[in-house]
Amino acid sequence: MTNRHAFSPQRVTIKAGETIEWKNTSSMTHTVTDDPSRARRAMDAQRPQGVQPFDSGRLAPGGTYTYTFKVPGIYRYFCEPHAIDGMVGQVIVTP
Ligand SMILES: [Cu+2]
Repeated sequence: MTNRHAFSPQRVTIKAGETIEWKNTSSMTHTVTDDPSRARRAMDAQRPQGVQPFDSGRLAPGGTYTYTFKVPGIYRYFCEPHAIDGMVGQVIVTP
């Protein structure tokens, strides 16, 4: 999470069971979520069927959030306040 309202890298491929840690290296608050109820654009939130959405809540500068991707598939996530500025990301989870 950067001051340019972006996730870096924007797209990663991992194996099922691996954990990703996001770190807020910016000077502002961000979130990491794929919860469709928080998305202004439906296309920003995606996860395999049956998987519960994740949501970091507000991450202050320096804050971290970890999530373990157990189910293979395509995940699209976003920062709730900045998705509209293009702060979106994608995780591809292979079996
Ligand atoms: Cu943000």
